[in-house]
Amino acid sequence: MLEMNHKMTATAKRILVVGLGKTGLSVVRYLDQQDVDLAVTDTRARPSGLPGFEPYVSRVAAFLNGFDQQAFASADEIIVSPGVSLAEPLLVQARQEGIPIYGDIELFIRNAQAPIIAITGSNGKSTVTSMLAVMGRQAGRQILAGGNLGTPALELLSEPVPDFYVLELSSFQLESTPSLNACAAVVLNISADHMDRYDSLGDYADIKERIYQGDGVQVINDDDIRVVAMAACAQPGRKHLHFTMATPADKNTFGLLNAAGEDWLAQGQHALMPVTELRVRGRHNVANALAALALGSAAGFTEQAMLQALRKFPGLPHRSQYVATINQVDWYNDSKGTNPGATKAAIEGMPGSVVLIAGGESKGADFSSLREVASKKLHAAVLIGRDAAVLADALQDVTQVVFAENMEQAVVMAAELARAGDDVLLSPACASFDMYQDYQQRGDDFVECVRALQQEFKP
Ligand code: UMA
Ligand code: ADP
Repeated sequence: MLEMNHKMTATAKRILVVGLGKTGLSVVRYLDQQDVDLAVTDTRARPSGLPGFEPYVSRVAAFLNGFDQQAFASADEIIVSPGVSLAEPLLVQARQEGIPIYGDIELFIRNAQAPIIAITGSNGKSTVTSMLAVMGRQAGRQILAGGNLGTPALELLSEPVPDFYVLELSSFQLESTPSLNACAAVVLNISADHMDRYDSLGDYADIKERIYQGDGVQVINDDDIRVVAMAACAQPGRKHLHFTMATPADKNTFGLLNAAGEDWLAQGQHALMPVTELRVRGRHNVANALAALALGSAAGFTEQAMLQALRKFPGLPHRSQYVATINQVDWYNDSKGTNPGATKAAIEGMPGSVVLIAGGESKGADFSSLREVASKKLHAAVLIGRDAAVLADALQDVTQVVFAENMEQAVVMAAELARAGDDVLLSPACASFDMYQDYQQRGDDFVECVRALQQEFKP
């Protein structure tokens, strides 16, 4: 254990921050000015928050390169980062001893002065969070968005109080947020993810359901049986709004209407705009737009502003993002496709037949759900990363499978396999941590390799 510094006074409340990534650093920054004795611990020798921790070194004890047992034993409260499992033995012991354990989102909620709109789900969280933020701003409201999206929630408290906070919340964050009472909340969908942290899909869904705590508007995906079941458990009188890719039953439901052979986004029988006017592509993004409309309507944003926002929202980087066309083959970066459900949606959203680049850290995923879409749409799969063989087991009898050592090789192999009119899609269905710092770095590497290939083919 490396103790960088240790200064604790006898009287102040002793708070131990577990994890010194983005979250841990945001907690340290937030609590530094308050009358508490702070310490931080991380299993990593050089956690990602370490460079930003520099200004606090003289005031906050830091135990790195392993959790410090003594720091846990002497804490009055523990604030845990989402990347650390609550099943960590020192946390289990602390809980048994009655020490309160909670996360950064709980601390945020206790101090936030504006209503919170909360978004979770296995896939589409960041897209819906960002769409909704654009809608709210278009409607003239002050919006601050963050959470799992990337900006830790506590950092939003250093900005002037907005009209709404829009928070993307992961299952990890929901595990440690007992007081959430969002004015509107959604579970976008449930498909398997993080199966290395949960015993079953049911346990994972139970954690996601916590986003509906309290008495705010529940936004329900009528096409997802697990989400529908969550609504059935709500107290009588709770306000619901719904979204579906089918025809909406009534004005509390956002869905699709067919008019003159064209699909329109609709609220009940009221047609809103043709789906083709959305800038984002793929059916999953239509569902995301409908979810954002339902949330925005719960928040009172005007219809006109929301539709204007949808017409201009370009999508986020690393989500089915067009990169280049080389020799009549379109290349797309979906590095944020980090589980089988996301990759399935990304493949379905591609216009042409697909050469897929996938693989990485599987997080215990079962890839059999990719077989059907692979047999219909994949021309070949180029597999990379630690769990490439696990993916190959699921795919090799439905499509051609080859292995690559790294991204550069994968891009060259995909270019060789692709025929004119095909799309090459990086959508790994896996986390990136075996090869990269995060999904952004993986996507950036892919884009760089594609650009290099493009240079080779320049006339
Ligand atoms: N870790 C250790 N030892 C520790 C603490 C962490 O090895 O003592 C590891 C974790 O297992 C994890 C990594 O370090 O692999 C980062 O964990 P962290 O808790 O320090 O993460 P932060 O840097 O604080 O980032 C977190 C979210 N990351 C996770 O939940 C893993 C970020 O979401 C989020 O943007 C950020 O807080 C701000 O809220 C990223 C993510 O991958 C995008 N989220 C998962 C997902 O979307 O699937 C849940
Ligand atoms: P999250 O924040 O939940 O990871 P994102 O909006 O960042 O979701 O999208 C990540 C990936 O998930 C996308 O690149 C796409 O492959 C897939 N995806 C996005 N929205 C959906 C959806 N509604 N249903 C299924 N897959 C989706």
